Amino acid sequence: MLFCYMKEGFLPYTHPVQFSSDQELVEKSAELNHLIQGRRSIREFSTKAIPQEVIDNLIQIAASAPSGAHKQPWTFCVVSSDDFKTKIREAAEKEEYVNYNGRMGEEWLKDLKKFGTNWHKEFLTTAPYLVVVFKKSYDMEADGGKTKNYYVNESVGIACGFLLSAIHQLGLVSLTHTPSPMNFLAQLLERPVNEKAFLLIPIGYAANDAAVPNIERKPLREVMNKY
Ligand code: IYR
Repeated sequence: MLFCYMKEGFLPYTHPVQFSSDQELVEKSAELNHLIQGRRSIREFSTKAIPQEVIDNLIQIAASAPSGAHKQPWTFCVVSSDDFKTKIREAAEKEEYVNYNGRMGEEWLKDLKKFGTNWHKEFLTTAPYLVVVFKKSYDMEADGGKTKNYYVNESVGIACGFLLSAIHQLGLVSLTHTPSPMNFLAQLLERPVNEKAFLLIPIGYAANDAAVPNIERKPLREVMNKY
């Protein structure tokens, strides 16, 4: 009889993806790299609708990310109502107006020049969905007590990465928008005190005439060091 020792509270793991050779693995990695290299941040969205079920699946993908002590310190607020989108746009543009007219400073504005950004945030009302990602620096128990979360920025950042990658692989586009300061989002969406806005991600299809800045990614030799 085969005796298999397993630590209590553990389950056996089998990876759902298995390739039959290194050659297949190399091919698949090249294909995936090619697909992901086509991702771009988009600021011009189509108003074309996306089924809610797609968004549900995307949020489940994001929420499958690893997190410190598996605390899952995030909340994803999905905004599709015109009323909320308009309110968010108005509040974001108010902050961004101040940013672009003094708060950001000369060097920052110069760095942003090639992206053609300004305080107008039309995508906040054209994109069919806005996902507002909140980080929870701590959790609140039903009795009002607080419990700790760990590596919250890392965890929520990884969850957002999962989300952006999945959005792209479904033929949809997104933008990692950080209207700053972002406190207005927790206020408008009436979030509890332990939640702070982390990122605002419009999701949709790219507009037919969408354009992206002519920029390139650093080559592998600049971003990878082998030891
Ligand atoms: N939050 C502003 C400014 C901005 C800042 C950075 I750094 C960017 O990469 C892009 C924009 C805005 O959204 O316009």
